[in-house]
Amino acid sequence: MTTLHPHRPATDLYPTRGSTEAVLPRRDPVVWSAPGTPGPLGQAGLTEFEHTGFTTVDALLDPEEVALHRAELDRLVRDPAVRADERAVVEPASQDIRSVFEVHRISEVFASLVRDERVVGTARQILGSDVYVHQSRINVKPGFGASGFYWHSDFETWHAEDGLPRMRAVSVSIALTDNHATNGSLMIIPGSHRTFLSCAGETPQDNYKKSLRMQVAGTPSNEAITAMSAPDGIRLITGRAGSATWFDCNCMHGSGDNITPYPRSNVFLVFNSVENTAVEPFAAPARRPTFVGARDFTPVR
Ligand code: 6CS
Ligand code: FE
Repeated sequence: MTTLHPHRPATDLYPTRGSTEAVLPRRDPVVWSAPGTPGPLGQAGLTEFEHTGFTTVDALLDPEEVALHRAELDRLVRDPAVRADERAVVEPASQDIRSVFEVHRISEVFASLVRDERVVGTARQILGSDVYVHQSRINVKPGFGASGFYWHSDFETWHAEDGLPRMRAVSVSIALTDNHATNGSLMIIPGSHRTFLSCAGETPQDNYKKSLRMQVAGTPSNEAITAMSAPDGIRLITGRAGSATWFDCNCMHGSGDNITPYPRSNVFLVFNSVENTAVEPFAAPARRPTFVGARDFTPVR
């Protein structure tokens, strides 16, 4: 008699972190709202998002708004209380701040960005429901050596370690500095969102303490990346400060190191549908802290 976990659905649609890697079908829509549902993204943007897994907006923020959010990022990064907080992740080599999590709760500037109709309206349009913030972070990625993020699907982590049952979450990366081809910009494999790569290898205890610096559990094999990128290659997402990239939670993505003098700073917001709230982790010994995987499901208003 198997005892079902009280807070976990009986079926795990996306089993992962077992003994072997496997390609599984996606069992969820990409765009959850009905065709033609109005919202900040035009039909072309929604179609591109559906097909490739991502779409970019050239100037989500105007130069004044970029300056405001960039100043707020600089203020947070300079604040010793933030550096001392568990929400701050530092670069292994330089001890510079790499990321600060839960910025939508510790900064009114980023809290109001979350509520901005251009942002939350797009999330609702894609997810077809009210939404809450599953995770937010600023990535500083300073120059001269900031390290990148190896290939991964965010959903694979959010399913395994945070207990998100279905692929009904969307991320937006808003550039606060120019994202060049040279300074460690986001790379996404077009179409990779349409299959789920079940990864091999169990989740270690307190994995987030390492994975937010260098992810190991939940990363794909070289063969899987080679196969996934064979049909349509790899897209490097560049854009001026103020541009934004909306990408499906299951896109295979990563970014390289930044050894240039130009920081690649962005704010990264993750919206999850209120119909897809986190349950218990599907493949981890314990929940992650709420600053990484939210447990407050209050819809963004
Ligand atoms: O573990 C996470 O939730 C974070 N890690 C990465 C590399 N991307 C998604 C997310 O911010
Ligand atoms: Fe990621």
